[in-house]
Amino acid sequence: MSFVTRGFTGRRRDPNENLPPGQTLVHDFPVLSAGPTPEIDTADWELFIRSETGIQRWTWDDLQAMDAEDVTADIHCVTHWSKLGTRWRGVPLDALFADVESVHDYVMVHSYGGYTTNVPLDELLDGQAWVAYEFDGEPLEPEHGGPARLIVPHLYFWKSAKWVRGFELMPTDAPGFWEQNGYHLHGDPWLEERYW
Ligand SMILES: Nc1nc2c(c(=O)[nH]1)N[C@H]1C(S)=C(S)[C@@H](COP(=O)(O)O)O[C@H]1N2
Ligand SMILES: [Mo]
Repeated sequence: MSFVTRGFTGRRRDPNENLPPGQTLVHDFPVLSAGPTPEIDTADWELFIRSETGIQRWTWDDLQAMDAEDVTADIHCVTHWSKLGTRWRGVPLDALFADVESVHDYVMVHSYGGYTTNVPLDELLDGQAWVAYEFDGEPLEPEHGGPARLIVPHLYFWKSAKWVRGFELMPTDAPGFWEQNGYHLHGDPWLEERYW
């Protein structure tokens, strides 16, 4: 005969045990924006990659015509919330950077609305970053970065620029918006690279 008291079935799993240090699990999806949500018509939308050798541009239709991937990832905000198993669909940066010629190692990400953030190029490639346009099987909501945002889940979520507009190759690292305001240049949540 088995007897199990509801709520006591052995050792309780700590809901925070698989989270980076200092993070707390959330189940909602907080919105964190430094300014107003820009209104972007996909008819006018454009994505660019600029390097010392030139500029490449994609329209919304160009992006939709590229092979997309479904991505499930944990996300970690520097303000201490983490959300596990978020589901996205988008184009891997490997495909966008495939024909880009550059000797530079650093990237400034630019957003509609003026937000910027810096990421080393090698952390955007090899299946580590996507330009995402769906969340949970639905078109990405404007407040969460729609029509398209960058996602770089292995870094703190401020690196995942909403309303992404383009990527600029840089010879040396330089701080973006939050990085100029004290956030870490790199931002690895497992190393707690929050501020500098
Ligand atoms: N363009 C832009 N991207 C941004 C931000 C922003 O203010 N503007 N905030 C960043 C921060 S601090 C976080 S935590 C995430 C929040 O994304 P969410 O609002 O979809 O949760 O977006 C990041 N990308
Ligand atoms: Mo954040």
